[in-house]
Amino acid sequence: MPVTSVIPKTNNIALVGNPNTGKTSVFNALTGLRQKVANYPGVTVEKKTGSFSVNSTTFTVYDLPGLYSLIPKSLDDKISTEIIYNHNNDVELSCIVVVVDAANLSRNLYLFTQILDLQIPVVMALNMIDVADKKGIKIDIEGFKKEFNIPVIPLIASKRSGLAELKNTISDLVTNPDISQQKYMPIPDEITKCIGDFRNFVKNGFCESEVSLTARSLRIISSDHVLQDWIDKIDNTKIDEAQQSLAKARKRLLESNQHWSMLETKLRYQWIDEVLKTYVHTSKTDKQSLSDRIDKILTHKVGGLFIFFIVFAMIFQAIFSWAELPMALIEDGTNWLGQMVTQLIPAGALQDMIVDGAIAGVGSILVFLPQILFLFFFLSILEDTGYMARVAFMLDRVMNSIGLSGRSVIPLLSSFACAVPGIMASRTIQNWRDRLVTIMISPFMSCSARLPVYVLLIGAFIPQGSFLGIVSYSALTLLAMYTLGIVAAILVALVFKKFIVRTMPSSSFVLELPAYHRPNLRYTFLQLLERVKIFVTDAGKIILAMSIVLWFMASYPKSDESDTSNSSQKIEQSYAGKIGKFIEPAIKPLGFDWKIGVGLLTSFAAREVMVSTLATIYNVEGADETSGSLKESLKNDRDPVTGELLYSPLTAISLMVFFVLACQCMATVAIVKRETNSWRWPITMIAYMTGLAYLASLLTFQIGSYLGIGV
Ligand SMILES: Nc1nc2c(ncn2[C@@H]2O[C@H](COP(=O)(O)OP(=O)(O)OP(=O)(O)O)[C@@H](O)[C@H]2O)c(=O)[nH]1
Ligand SMILES: [Mg+2]
Repeated sequence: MPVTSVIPKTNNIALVGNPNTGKTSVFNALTGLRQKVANYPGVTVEKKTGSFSVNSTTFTVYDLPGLYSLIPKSLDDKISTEIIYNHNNDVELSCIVVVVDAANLSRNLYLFTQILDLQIPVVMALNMIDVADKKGIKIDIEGFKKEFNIPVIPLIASKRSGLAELKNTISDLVTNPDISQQKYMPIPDEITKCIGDFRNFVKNGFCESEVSLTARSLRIISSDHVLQDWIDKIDNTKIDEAQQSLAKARKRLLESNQHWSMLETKLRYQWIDEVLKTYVHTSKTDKQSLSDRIDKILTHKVGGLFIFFIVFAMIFQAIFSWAELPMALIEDGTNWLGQMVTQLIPAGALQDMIVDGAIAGVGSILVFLPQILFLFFFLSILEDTGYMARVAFMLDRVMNSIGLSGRSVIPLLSSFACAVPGIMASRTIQNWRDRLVTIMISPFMSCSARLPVYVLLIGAFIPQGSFLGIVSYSALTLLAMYTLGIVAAILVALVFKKFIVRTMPSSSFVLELPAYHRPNLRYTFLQLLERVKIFVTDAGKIILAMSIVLWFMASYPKSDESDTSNSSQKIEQSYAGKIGKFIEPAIKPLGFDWKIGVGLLTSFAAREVMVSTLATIYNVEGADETSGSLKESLKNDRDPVTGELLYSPLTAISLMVFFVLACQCMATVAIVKRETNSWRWPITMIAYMTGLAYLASLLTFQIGSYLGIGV
């Protein structure tokens, strides 16, 4: 056995670069992990760690949110700069891999040259070489190496090409770090002289090289915004002196005919322009104009919105029609399992608990897995092709009219999958109030956990058939529920903006439209697999536990054997029945009975638990009948006294409306607490969403009953 080498704690590598340049793709390829990759800026908003080994040396890799410059503007930018500067004294970087988009060199090299000034070993990962090729951009890689005196590795991260070389290069550089030859931005002597004294103030509290000190001093001098940030951090007693010194430096610069404002930017672009002129040649192609023409249509004021609507309607249609077969298979599978267990385990409480509690509860949720996967599949395709970025761009105007910017679009669209990552994505919003409003309305976007509830109720109560023979009534109802969520979000945003959070005008939204990509199906499927894992383990934990607890509460206390009452009256005597009956008066005006009441209570843990709750109740109740599917049980459930059908399509609509609007998700509440750093906002959220849900359901049911619709 070879002696395992001692792993130094310092082998930390950071992946840094502009947004959407492929950092996470590189990270996944290096570490074998599966962090989210998508074709729009601002996908990664947290630092993520992983590791890889070369010759039994292990390297820790940090994937960071993208940023345009070392001047942080939003929360996700700050996370990156904190690591780069080691502000928290926790991660000392041995090497920075700057991931550069070869098809957008000018903008990408800006951050790259800032990183060079830090005097940390740097590798340039020249990614998206395939895209650059298609655009006719030829890069002299040897020339780059010589110009900057650092390793430059051409990459196609999405195809994992160039990865081995990147690994070896990182390993070599970290084992043998020599930055004495590494280039940095040339600052003319006369400017350095003008800055001179001020550097002493900047130096306070930091230990860094002369070069990076000069560069950072220049950055502070060049921008009042950076200056303010810096002043906020320095010792109070030094502020006056520092400001005088700064004023002197600026005055000296003016005297030598250098305007200080934007001076850093000017110097950098001078250098970058020269480098590009020498080493990069672009042959003209008309490829660009095709995607321009597509963009004209997809982001058209009216046409674009229409296409957006059609795309989503088609997705819902597909969710219903394509999922039928796999759903039927899963349903058969759970039924079969239930029968097997019934044969294997002798009749009694244990058998009941496993069959009516665990299998019925978990099975009722698993059935919806295909639909959820289709939803994720389509969202991921839309994200990966670059269409989502177009949607954000197109909706900018719409968002402005409700006082938000296009920046809120991606967080809101992500919330269609799940509000938790959606709320995290709001970190890219610079203006705190905009961010807060976005967080507060994200849970209105119908997430995948609502899908089982919608699909169950639509399946049981919405008539078959289609509108004009194109879109089924089922898909239309689903679309209506999603639309209701969006409308509610808009109204609430307006109210928040008007009355609660008075706001400054939001900063203008500049989004670069990423190049269209063919979606990377390999990643899509890997991400779906991850989804399945999460879903199944969640079902395994929360839903299994809840189902067993509910089975117990619905089965006990057992009524007398000699009791002649039927099983549905027995269940009303159970703990669950008593709780349901207790809250029934409050929800009766919404059209709900005690069974739905119990489901509403449990669904505050997680929405889909509603479905497993109903499944368990019906299984306990119908234990001695041949139990049909949950859908059938709901449809055919009759009042034990009057013998009338218990639920109508109107009940179903009212219940769906409640689920669109109510805040029934612990995970969302927890993430809002974390992202806003106080209990005030999550509590506000629970209160106003639940209130709104109650009110809307009440109106739906009462007006519907009055007009005689769906009763
Ligand atoms: N054609 C091509 N596409 C790539 C390449 N590398 C990454 N991509 C695609 O580029 C998009 C962005 O990739 P990500 O890895 O999410 O980029 P990122 O830098 O982590 O983005 P942020 O987290 O938003 O800063 C995805 O659609 C990738 O599939 C490449 O070398 N060639
Ligand atoms: Mg990323």
